[in-house]
Amino acid sequence: MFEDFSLFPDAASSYASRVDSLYLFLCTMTAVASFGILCAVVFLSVRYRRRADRAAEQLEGSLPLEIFWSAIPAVLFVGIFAWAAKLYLEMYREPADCMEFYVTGKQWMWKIQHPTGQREINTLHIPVGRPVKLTMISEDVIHDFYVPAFRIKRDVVPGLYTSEWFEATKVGTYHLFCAEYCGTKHSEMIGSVIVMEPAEYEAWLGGQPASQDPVEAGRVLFENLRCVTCHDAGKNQRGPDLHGRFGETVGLANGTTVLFDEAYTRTSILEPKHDIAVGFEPVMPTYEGQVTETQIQQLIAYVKSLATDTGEGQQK
Ligand code: HEC
Ligand SMILES: [Cu+2]
Repeated sequence: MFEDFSLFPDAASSYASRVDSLYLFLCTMTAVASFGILCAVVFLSVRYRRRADRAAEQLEGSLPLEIFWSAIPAVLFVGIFAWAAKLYLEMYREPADCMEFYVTGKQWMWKIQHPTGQREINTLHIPVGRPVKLTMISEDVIHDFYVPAFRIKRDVVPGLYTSEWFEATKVGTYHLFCAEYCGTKHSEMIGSVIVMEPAEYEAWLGGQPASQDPVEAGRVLFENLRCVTCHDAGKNQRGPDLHGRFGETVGLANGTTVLFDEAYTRTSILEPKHDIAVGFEPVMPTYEGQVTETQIQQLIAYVKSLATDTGEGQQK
């Protein structure tokens, strides 16, 4: 819509043009209303300027007029709310078939891991026309992952996973910014998102140094950190079986329930005493300070992979 108009960045994601329409509507409405008020000010101040032969006359109000100027703004504002809420929900609910990338913000760089394990720093290569979900966390202070061309911008917070999704619609290279002041080199915390044809993306992935896929890395950690000694899915284990669990609801000892998701897994690893699974003793040690954010992501990827794995015949 605005390709040749440099005030706007490229519109390169599936909802970019709808964000722009909403923005444009708001701007137009504001401009029209302001212009109307300006005209009224000029007209009324000329027409009713002070004159010797005319005194001010008090008006007692008019019901039709009151209804008119209450109803029109009400309809407009509720309409804008509904429009924006619909778009907002769409931007917050990722489709089920997203490719999942992990993003770690750190003073002052973006560390990115592909679903297949490849890693990159300050660049993100993605295929065009595929929904992409970024699961993000910070190693230090608050950052913010901002790609204007996709109209996405979300805080990246220490100790908390946030996510955003988008579907790139145009091949090209787009700016990536950190949009939360995060220290001296905040302005250098920039990068690019490179959108490629799916075949090119596959070729690019193939050309990257073979890195461990996150599930495999997580499995190795699961053994090295001795998680396996308690979570081995065998009989008489001190910890719960983690197979087929991710995405399910967990009953807690305090009578509440919680969704077994990324955040729950992370809390279980760092603050095991926080949420005790019902029927188990709080014997799990904390791994706070022993694992990096990347390693936690790998452990999560592994625990997640167990969701579709019944554990039959799995003896390590
Ligand atoms: C000493 C035994 C022990 C070790 C070692 C251990 N855990 Fe646990 N884990 C437990 C117990 C017991 C629970 C259930 C009580 C609780 O929620 O704290 C648990 C709970 C969990 C949960 C929540 C599961 C649920 O059903 O709610 C996850 C996820 C988890 N552990 C992952 C890990 C990972 C990853 C490691 C290694 C980094 C690990 N555990 C190491 C004993 C252990
Ligand atoms: Cu930053």
